[in-house]
Amino acid sequence: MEKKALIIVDVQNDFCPGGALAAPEGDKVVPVINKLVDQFDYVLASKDWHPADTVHFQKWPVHCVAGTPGAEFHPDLRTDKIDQVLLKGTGNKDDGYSAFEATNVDLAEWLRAHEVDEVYVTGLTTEYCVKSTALDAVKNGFRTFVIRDAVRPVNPADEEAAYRDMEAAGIQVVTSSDVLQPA
Ligand code: VGL
Ligand code: ZN
Repeated sequence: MEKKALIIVDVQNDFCPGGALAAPEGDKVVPVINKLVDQFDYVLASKDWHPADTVHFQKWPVHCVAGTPGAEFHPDLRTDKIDQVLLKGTGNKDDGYSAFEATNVDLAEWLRAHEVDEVYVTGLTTEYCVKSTALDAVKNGFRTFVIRDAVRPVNPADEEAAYRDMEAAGIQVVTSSDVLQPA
């Protein structure tokens, strides 16, 4: 049980500038994540993947409808190292903020089956899906890290509160330079 997994949360067109629910600078996470993918035993990537009629769209603008261009990964994201895609928010009553709520794979079981003990969370957005995923990783017993320069909030005013909640839960906030080994 000593493998490390990188989880790339929702680096999809709709969460990037020009998208339906854009995080300002959301696209800035892409080059950072592209450098990180080589440093992990496993790479997993979630997609927010909603039905058009979900109740989730009573709280949010329509975004990441399954199969639409807005739900695709950002075109510059390196996908060659992704071992498992996680589809979440797929029900019409389900927000699916956490990648641990993916409906195509049980993420906690997948990580245990692959002997992962450390989970590093990156992607979009800091205060919703990144935070929910990281909190669930802790609840499931994984040593959990959030890579600060590889995440962005949808609302920058809520960013610091999100970090406080994560640190209070025992999540370690690091930067990509802490994780990257010299080549
Ligand atoms: C997200 C709001 C709604 C996220 C998803 O990926 O953080 N935020 N759906
Ligand atoms: Zn959503």
